[in-house]
Amino acid sequence: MYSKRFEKETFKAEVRDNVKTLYRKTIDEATPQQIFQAVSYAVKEVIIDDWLASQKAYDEADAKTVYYMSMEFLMGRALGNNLINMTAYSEVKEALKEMNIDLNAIEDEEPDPALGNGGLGRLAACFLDSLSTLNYPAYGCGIRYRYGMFKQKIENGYQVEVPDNWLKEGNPFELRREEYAKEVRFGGNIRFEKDPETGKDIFIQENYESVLAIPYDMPIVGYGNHVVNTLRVWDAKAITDFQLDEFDRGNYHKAVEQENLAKLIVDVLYPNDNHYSGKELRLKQQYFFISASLQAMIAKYKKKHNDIRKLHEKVVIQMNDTHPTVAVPELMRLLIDEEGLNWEEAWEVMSKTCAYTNHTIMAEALEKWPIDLFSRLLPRIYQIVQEIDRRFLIQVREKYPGNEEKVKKMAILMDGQVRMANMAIISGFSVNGVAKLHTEILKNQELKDFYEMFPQKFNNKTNGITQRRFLAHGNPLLAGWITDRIGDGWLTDLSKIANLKPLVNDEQARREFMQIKHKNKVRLAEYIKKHNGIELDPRSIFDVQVKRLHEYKRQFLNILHIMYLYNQIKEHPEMSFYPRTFIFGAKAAAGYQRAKETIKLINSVADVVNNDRSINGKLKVVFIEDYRVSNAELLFAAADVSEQISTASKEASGTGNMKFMLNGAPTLGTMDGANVEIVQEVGEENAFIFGLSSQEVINYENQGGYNPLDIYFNDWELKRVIDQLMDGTYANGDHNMYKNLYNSLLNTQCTARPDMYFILKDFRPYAEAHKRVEEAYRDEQRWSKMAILNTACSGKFSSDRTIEEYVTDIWKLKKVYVPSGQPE
Ligand code: CGF
Repeated sequence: MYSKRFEKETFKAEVRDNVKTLYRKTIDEATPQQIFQAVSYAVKEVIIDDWLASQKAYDEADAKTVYYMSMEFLMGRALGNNLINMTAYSEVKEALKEMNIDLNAIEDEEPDPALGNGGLGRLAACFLDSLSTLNYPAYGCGIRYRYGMFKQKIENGYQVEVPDNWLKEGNPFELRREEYAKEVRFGGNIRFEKDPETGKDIFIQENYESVLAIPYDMPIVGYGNHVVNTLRVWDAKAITDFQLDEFDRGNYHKAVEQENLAKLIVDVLYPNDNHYSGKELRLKQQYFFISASLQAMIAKYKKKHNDIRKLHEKVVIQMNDTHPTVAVPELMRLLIDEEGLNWEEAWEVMSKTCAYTNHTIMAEALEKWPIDLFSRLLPRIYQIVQEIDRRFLIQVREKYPGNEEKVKKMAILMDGQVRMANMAIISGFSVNGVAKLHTEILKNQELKDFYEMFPQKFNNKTNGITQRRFLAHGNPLLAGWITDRIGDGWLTDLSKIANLKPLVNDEQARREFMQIKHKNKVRLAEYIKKHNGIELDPRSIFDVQVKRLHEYKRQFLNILHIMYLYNQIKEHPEMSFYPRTFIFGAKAAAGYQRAKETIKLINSVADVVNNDRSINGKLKVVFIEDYRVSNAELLFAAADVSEQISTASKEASGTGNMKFMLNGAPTLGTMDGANVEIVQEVGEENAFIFGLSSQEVINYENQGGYNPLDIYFNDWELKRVIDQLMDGTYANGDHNMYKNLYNSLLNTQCTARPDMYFILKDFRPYAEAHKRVEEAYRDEQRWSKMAILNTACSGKFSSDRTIEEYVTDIWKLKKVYVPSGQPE
């Protein structure tokens, strides 16, 4: 037993007590939300003891700690996950059942903390889960956005964004820690002086605005090991209380400004994935949480150590994409201006502390800040960046004399911009990509010059996912079955899941596996009936594409193919066709027009197809509203086919692909990102691969693209589909509704390059791959073997494996074992 507190009677009493003290109610009077709060507080009680014990063990071990800096942590709901990791899920479920409370319903009361956009934020959450489970001391550092990722409503087929007020009812798992507040300063000017005593340069920031950063700590519970790490997210508060004497002194304006800044800075997550918005507020957010986190990190270090020159022996900072890379100059500032180191000493410490992960090659995602904005907002930081750049360019010119092209490409400050990726690569000790192919593209293409100069810094860390959330919690039927068959070792060592492999030849096992899949499809069908009012046949093939909406991910290709299938079925009603259900889930950034048009198109096609009785339900299309971590768990468990169809070379890794695989869904995809490694693990015969290779795409791009009209005029079935975008078939006769989408494919006038994402080029190979899916699915024996093999070969894709690689190659942490914090 994890803790005596989870013994049924003790736990029930605790929940009753909590309802009483929190709400002055009895259990029967309490609302489901109140019961959720009461249960969560009871669970938190146990967590707190282990949290204290973990901190004590870390202190005693004086262990090196990783600070994972990220603008996004897409945590998903905490209650169920905490119970899984405390190995108390079934005990608590039973205890609550005895009180006539359904744990699943209570879990549904928890808002999804959606402090992230997609893969990058979810990766950060999986990493925290693995760090705790593997006994490594870690902090996640981020922002406590008051509004997370918007909630998506679909109205008349269009996406409508609704603010996500996730803190409305309060978050039972967080702790506000006012005593660790830090001041963060913006703007003003820098005055330079010489210290009369030491002769050292001193830089004084004047006329600045500042805010107080207040940390909120959330527990990150390891699986079955009593380790609790901390996700520290920062809230902002005005420093000057809005007082009259400020007004009297003529500072009224400033007081209001500081008040506003504090309100604004943590107000909302920018809803862009793979695309940066060059907004001043975004840079403020970045500096805000980085400065606060680094100040806290140094203060903690100094409690036990007095030589700041050895900081890197006890901490390491991982910068999750370019968003937190202002950590480089901020750490330099703190070391020089606050701790009194000289430049060389500070550089030595900083460059041994900071490491950078690149998540994308999409040019529009690499952050560049206009110098005037950057220097105005962060004047001292800008001076430091100038100095880093100046010193670096001396090195470049030494290595490549007379080669000003190199200087232009590699400089941090160029063309009026601060290039954050360049700064991170130059300054840190490690640069990693997130899948083998991605890292190779970085080394040979995107970051070639840097790779030539610093080959030792580059390494690959293929992404991973936590099997605790995406199998143990999301798919309890399959999880239970796997444990019955091979024991529960897979929960903390996913390589053990390979022990399922022999079962592909066991007919009984295959039948059971497919029965579980069927039950999960029924569960999803119920969800869809409830939310979309659409009736699904769980015997049809559930073909699922869920991820952010982005052109390179090619949801457009998927829906065009559905339009094509629909034409086929209408034209050849006698044709043999295995019933298919196509399921989409995707949020589009609010200002991303083509992405929003694609959502509308999917919904319009769904409307037409689902309501056409003449096709006898052979084809169904569903758009899941508000795709998020909680409904994702249902979708992965129920999918037959995993659509991973990005234009090759564009998806750095993908992590949804791994979640589908883990749950037994073969990949229908391109050789992109981690798909390549998935295919390596499971074998090409157990996936459906199609389309241009990354090298072919890159070659086309280097020659300025290709001419899609050649395909359009030579493939009348495809032409008909594309023309249907303009003839009103899916737009109630409106000929303009999908004009942007149409133009993106064909019109040289309207787009930089027509069909930038090679949709026409890959269309036929995609349709062929779908044929192969259908054929394979008809053969039950073959399909069940493929499905089991996908699960059985997914061992590599645990975030536990990824974290061990980060630890060995980059972070160099040691495990710390934590005794139970529970009083006996
Ligand atoms: O990071 C992504 C995701 N969209 O958030 N990128 N960013 N930025 C990549 O596009 C994915 O391919 C990747 O899996 C993810 C996490 O590394």
